[in-house]
Amino acid sequence: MSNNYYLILAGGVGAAKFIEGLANVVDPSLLKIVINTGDDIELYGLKICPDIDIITYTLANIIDKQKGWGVQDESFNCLNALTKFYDFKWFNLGDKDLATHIFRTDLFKKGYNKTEITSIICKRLGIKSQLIPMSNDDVQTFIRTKTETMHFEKYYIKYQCEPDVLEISIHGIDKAKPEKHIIEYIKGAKKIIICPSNPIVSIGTILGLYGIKNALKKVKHKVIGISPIIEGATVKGPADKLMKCLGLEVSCIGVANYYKEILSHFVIDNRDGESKPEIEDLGIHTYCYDTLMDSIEKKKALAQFVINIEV
Ligand code: FO1
Repeated sequence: MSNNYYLILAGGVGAAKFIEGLANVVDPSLLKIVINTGDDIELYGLKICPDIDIITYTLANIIDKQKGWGVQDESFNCLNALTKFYDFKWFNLGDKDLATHIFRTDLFKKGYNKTEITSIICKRLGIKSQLIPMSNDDVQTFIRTKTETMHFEKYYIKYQCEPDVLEISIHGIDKAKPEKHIIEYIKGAKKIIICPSNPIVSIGTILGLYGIKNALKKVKHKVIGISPIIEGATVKGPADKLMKCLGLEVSCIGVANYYKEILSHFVIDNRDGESKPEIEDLGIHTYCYDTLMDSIEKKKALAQFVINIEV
């Protein structure tokens, strides 16, 4: 295997925006994308992999760009019909999106694993990059708030990440093995890029798999991270609440501290420029750039900036 590929560690919406830029500035077939599966959930008897789906739909160019998840031009007829049989409806599964989950669940029943299923779906949708679920074992993130312990998706969607988080538990992480190629891909990659994803429940979950952190430590000279925190706040999602729960400073400095053992290059937003010296004191080369990816031009510009960093 040639080693001119980029290995990307990714979560959902933030990662997808960056990857959309990346796929426009490098050959998409050079991207190997390891995706968090801690958000995976079974609902209505269907296997749903939200982060894999977001990246898949983005690279297939069928994502609903407004929402950042789901398929564009969706209808919700099936979900509405399901309310006759189920008493919950907080997970908005569109009719086209449901086709993916039906196909995935069917393949699971036929004995395929998540890696194989993801690859089949990507081929059918014409995706050239390699999407790699972080593990083929079951891992699920749970959130404890004052009133309830619940699946991360319920916290994220039904409760809109509003309640304070008292505890995060990643069920199954101790027994789960990383997908069998990941360690080899870490060694061989030209560069490894940590997307501006939730450091705790997206990237942190991948890092929690046995062997991943150690493998990254050995090649930290070629690992580049991008801060998902701008001016002390997340662009989307509960990263700030989760970092607070773990006693981390909610800032790009907090993220750098969290990643300091595994990377040596870090991109922070221009607006956080005053934090650069403190992050460099951690031994991390720090770069300031516009990291708010609110247009395709800005996604491409950030991706090109990261690709140009010499490791
Ligand atoms: N995100 C939402 O904010 N609301 C939804 O109703 C929702 C439905 C949904 C359905 C399928 C899917 O693959 C993703 C979906 N997402 C939804 C996005 C997703 O749950 C989150 O963005 C991630 O889990 C966070 O990384």
